[in-house]
Amino acid sequence: MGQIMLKKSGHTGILQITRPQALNALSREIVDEMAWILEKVQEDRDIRVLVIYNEKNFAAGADIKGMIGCGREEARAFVFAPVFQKLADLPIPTIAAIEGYALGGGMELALACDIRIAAEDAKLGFPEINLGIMPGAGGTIRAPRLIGEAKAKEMIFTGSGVDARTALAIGLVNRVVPPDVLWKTAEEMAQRLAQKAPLALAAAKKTIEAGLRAGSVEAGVAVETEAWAGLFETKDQKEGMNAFVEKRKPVFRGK
Ligand code: DAK
Repeated sequence: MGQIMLKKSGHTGILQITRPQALNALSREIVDEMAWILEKVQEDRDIRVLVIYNEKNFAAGADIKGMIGCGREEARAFVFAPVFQKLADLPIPTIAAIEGYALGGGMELALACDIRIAAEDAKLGFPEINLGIMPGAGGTIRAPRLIGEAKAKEMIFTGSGVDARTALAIGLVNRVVPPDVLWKTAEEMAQRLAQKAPLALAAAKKTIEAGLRAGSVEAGVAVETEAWAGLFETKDQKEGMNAFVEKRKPVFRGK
């Protein structure tokens, strides 16, 4: 039976890993299938937000048992990084709803999402150093961007995880909620985002990424100006502004 699945609820896609006996550790099969599912998500214009939610534990890392015997080339063949990049590049908002452990490759999976909501019992970290390796699926790049170089180095060098409150304080997660309302909080956020103009969301996401990579503020702002102006060619821009003038709620169609 598959250990990863995609469900749909309204305009929300829900990606779920179901390998509880291994704390949802990410096997090659799971990540290979994730690549395929992400392609489906990208093609499905009806999905406006993606939530990754794995019950009890987000993911306790890549599958250690499947990696032990790897040499350099076999390790490289664990195609985590391109799949997580595919997730990061989706033109829709993505939310990681984190319960329990989000470690190693699991932490990197959460980092490839746009928003992270953690349950109070979540434990997040990069224990790779304790296995004689280091993060290899975007962790050394995305963590410093998010929480700064010093905190990222501390987490990656020590391998010590942080609890949800600390994760919130250092900016690793957006919100912390009691475990029993984690799903509801993520679902509400997804529903809220699903009502926004999809093309404007996609443009904002792309522009933020471009800005983070731009060599200067000016270069980033130039990209922003183009993306911003381009939105005036969309029906949703007319709808949003007309709705404001007519004092009604806009209905965005992604056109
Ligand atoms: N892999 C495989 N199995 C795992 C696992 C993992 N990462 N984490 C847990 N499990 C399994 C355990 O082996 C155990 O299975 P059985 O022994 O019962 O068969 C079951 O899940 C329950 O775990 P525990 O008995 O250990 O549960 P505890 O509550 O006592 O401890 C724990 C929970 C999360 C503290 C502990 O399980 C733990 O330390 N797990 C390992 C965490 C870890 O080191 N994660 C990082 C893995 S390295 C790549 C890019 C990136 C990566 C790889 C490649 N390329 C681009 C090539 C990423 C690497 C990693 O993530």
